[in-house]
Amino acid sequence: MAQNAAAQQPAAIAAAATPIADKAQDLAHETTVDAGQALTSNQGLKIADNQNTLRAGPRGPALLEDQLFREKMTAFDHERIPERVVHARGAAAHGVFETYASQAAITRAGFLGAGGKKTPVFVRFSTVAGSRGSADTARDVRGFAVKFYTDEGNYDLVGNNIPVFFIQDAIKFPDLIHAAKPEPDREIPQASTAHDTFWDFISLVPESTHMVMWIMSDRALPRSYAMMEGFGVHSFRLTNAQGTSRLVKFHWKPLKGVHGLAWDEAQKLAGKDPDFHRRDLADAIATGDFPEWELGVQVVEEADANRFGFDLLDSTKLLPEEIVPVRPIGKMTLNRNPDNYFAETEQVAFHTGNLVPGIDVTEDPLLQGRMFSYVDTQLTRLGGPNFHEIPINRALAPVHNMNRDGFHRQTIAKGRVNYEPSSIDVPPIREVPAANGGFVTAQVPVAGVKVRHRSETFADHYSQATLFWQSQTPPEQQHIVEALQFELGKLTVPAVRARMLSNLVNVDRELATRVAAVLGVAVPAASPRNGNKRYAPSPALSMIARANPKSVVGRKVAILATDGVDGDGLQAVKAMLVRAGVMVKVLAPHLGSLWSAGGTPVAVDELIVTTPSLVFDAVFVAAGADSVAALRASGDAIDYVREAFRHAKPLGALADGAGLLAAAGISTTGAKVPGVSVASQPAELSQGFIADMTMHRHWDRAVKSALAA
Ligand code: HDE
Repeated sequence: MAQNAAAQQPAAIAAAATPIADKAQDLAHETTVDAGQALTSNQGLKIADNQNTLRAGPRGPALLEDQLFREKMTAFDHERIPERVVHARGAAAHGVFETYASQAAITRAGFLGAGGKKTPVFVRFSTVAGSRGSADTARDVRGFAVKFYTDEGNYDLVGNNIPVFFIQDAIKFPDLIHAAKPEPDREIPQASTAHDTFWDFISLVPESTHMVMWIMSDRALPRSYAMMEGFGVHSFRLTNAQGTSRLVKFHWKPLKGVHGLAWDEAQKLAGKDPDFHRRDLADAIATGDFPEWELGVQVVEEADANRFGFDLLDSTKLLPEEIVPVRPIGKMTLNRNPDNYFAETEQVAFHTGNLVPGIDVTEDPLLQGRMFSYVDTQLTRLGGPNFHEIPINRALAPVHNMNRDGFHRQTIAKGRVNYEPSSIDVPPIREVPAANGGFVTAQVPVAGVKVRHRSETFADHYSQATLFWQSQTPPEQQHIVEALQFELGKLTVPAVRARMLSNLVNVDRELATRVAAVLGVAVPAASPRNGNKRYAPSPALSMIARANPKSVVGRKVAILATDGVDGDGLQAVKAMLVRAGVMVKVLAPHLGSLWSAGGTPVAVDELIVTTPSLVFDAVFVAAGADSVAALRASGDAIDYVREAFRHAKPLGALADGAGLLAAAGISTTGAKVPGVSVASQPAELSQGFIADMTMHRHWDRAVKSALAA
């Protein structure tokens, strides 16, 4: 018998050693389609009555023996698992990563080893502070976690949409999160940093100042997940086949450019469409407008870790792209929506320790703490040590080891040998030397005395906050000022507000003065700065300076109209927009169809009152005397265009459609208002409305106009 088993082993190992290339194919084994099937119990028993519990007579009490009721109710009672302690609210998608050209010179990671090599990915975006049911558009950092199902095992790049972090040492993470989450006495406020405990902590932790500048900017209000950058934040290590290791910073650059919402808009969206970002992601993928990012690297020699005037192990610092350029090495495309939110998006488990040969961690004290926390929290959240077997977490590479048993074990490991070394199974399960693809830790020297002490190279807390502020365009600076006025204006403890101004004045006196202007607080003197490094402004840090004014593909436009519309004109406008890749909806005061001045009725997609301008990128008013007159008399229609104007969105009209804009107080004659255009014929749209849309938002428009919503 033993000999027989031994003879069969090599073939079995050979078969198992072939990785499955496709995660969709892997998951397909786990999916079930219930439609049209017989209703059964968990044991496969066909159920005759799913309407009535078993009871003693039609009006009698329920019977404990009703195993079908008990099974159903027990399953329901246990449907929820603990939400993530941070990053609880998220949305995810499947996709593929394609490497541009071999990166073998810098890393032996197989998935980066050849041009054209494709690797399946699963990506989860998230907010950090809010709970699972909170709104997508809260002012917050966004998580940007990518799981690469590589041939050499799963590699997780668990990043954020902001390249720096609040704290330098993981031991402060629980304090930071306690301070940011709702206050513990009344659990208020939900998904908001505008409260005393958050700013109390921040004001006492100056190393957080740089990150605070980012979360007060429009980076914290992305227009779409597809329009955010992503960052690995820490320095990681790449090691090539020769064993040479270098430091690397990872960047995701969205091909749709980087765009944000207006703060007023984000707050209103939280009520009108709290699912704004997850809907946008799912809709874009469903319609074939696939979100895409380039993965870029900044690679630095190990010896240069301190060459740039800050420490590359300090996650409150970034490496300006103007100093070390970001080199694109591949492209990620998200092309498939998950089939089941819970099974995939909720159960996915990322971990900074999911590494592949050629990619490794550094001594960054923030990253070191993360190496512990992820699996630790997942043990509770996913109910035991076997969550790597949950389909979404399962590697496509073969998995063979001596880990056994535990709650919810799925794999049935055959044989007597669950240890190593062993001589009973021939050939035995074996280690793999580095030369054959085994993982070895980067060989970097470390030495030191055990201390609880922060390196002096981490001491400069303000220079890069100043760099960020000085790299912003005037409208972006204005948004930061308004965000700080809003957040600090909400505080009830005056000392916290005053302490924050002491921090801000160390960043930039003009910033502090502008924030203080509405807070009724004197601007204090700056304190002596540690480090005092001066950077040249970095245009790469500005969303506007780096906007991508080329394409309008995937943008959403509302066309306002009602009965009496110029139907031919509207159809021509719609056709032009659709040709440009825009998603168009006709909105009217009633559903059904509109009678048209030209004869052909126009179908209505949505009601003006149910689908606010907030969910569109731009608004257009159709022509037609009766339609325009009715819209001019409608408060809903006037508010609609005013709100879009306030949020700096492009506004357009065909011919007499301009009358609605005028009724809303928006000038369409005389000097051109940025982003407002009237076409006398549909053909003029490409030079007017569509050209205005490439800018996405016209922040240079006076935001605080007489039209403030
Ligand atoms: Fe996380 N973080 N984190 N984090 N993090 C988690 O893991 C943690 C940090 C990030 O979509 C948790 O499974 C510590 C930085 C993302 O499932 C937890 C520290 C960055 C996600 C955890 C940090 C991140 C998490 C909660 C300080 C950007 C969501 C649930 C040392 C580079 C992943 C979970 C998803 C989630 C710990 C700081 C990114 C508790 C201790 C910096 C994108 O383990």
